Amino acid sequence: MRDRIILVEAYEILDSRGNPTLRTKVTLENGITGIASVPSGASTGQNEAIELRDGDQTIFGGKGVLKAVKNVNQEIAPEILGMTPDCQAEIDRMMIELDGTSNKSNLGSNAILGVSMATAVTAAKSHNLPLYAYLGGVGGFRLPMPMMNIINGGEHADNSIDLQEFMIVPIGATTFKESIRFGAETFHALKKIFLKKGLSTGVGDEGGFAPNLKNNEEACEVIIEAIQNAGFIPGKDISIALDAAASSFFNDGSYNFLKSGLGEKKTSDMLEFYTRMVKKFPIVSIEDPLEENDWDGFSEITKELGNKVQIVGDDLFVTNTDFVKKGIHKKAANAVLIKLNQIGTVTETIATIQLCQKAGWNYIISHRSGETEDTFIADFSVAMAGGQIKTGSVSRGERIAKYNRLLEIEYELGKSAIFGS
Ligand code: 2PG
Ligand code: MG
Repeated sequence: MRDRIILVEAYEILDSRGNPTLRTKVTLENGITGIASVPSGASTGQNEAIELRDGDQTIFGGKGVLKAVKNVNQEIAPEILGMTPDCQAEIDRMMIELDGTSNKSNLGSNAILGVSMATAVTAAKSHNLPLYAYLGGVGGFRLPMPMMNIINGGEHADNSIDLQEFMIVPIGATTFKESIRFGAETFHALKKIFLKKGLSTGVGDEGGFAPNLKNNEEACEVIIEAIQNAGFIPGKDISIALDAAASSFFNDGSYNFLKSGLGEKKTSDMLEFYTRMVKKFPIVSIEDPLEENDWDGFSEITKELGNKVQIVGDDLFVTNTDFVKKGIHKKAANAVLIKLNQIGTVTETIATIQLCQKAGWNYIISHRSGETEDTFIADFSVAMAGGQIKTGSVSRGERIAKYNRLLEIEYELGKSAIFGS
């Protein structure tokens, strides 16, 4: 049996914010290798699996990941050697048991996820299949509708915008390739508007512009102008999606629009704010509109707006089946943001997606604000066939890497490719 794992190793690399993260490599006896790099969030949910950081302030400001690297090399590797990479569920379960905690705080979700992803990549290669085909089987041919984050605010940019992400969704595009063109043309039209207004055209963590606009509404207004200037019809060709990441501006029982200076708001003010935004702009999706513990507020907003708009739980669900089950029971949303590193293994992530499928909920495969050039999520989005991906703006290499991989997959699939949800 030449497809046995003979080596599992990790080392420290940098993510797109210049912080350390892990790159993990799995090697088989026949020489085949699979590599994966782990992403990292900024606006993280309280209940996410724990990313292990060294905490030594003299090295990388405490953000080193050498303990996690050591956990891969010395704790996890010996347990996996001799197994075949096809045993994804078994390898993932073994790592969960070895860690022994409910949030992976012992070995670190970054250590575990690196091995989990690299195992899948290696298995695909050993079967001589692209990753999307290995993970998706005969069902892996749906290219996702991209949600492109063209204005960054919140914790992802040093500007005056409270909401974290203003995304465009090219709903009128008929292929993935066309959706990328719609997005890129709008992005360039937006840049021209900012140049004309004398505003900054520097980009934030996810490649979107990060100018000092007056407030959240102005961000939507300029996006509409950019869509039109690029020759598209707002709401028909291109719509808007928001990620408020509301936990990041929730303090002492109220939402504080501190960055724009618009002051404190209660849940009812927030509901009124979103209702107004949805009336005024062609918004199709709102992620984390409220803070992650406000389950009743989420149920209320889903009841009010959920028939017209996708209400997405990110920090609320942290890709964890326990929280998604609670959300389904409470009708707290109608979609889940899927981030592999929130839960920490490929197998658990797929379980969360299967739960969404069973409930008839949408799911969106997502990057993190700290990314690498790794393209795992591009293949994963096709394999999981949910028809939606969120992976940043059409700028910055670590975001473009995912879009380019999806363009490659669409090209490779040819006539069998289908697009969107
Ligand atoms: C989010 C993500 C990705 P972060 O909130 O959805 O856009 O941000 O990785 O910082 O949590
Ligand atoms: Mg989010």
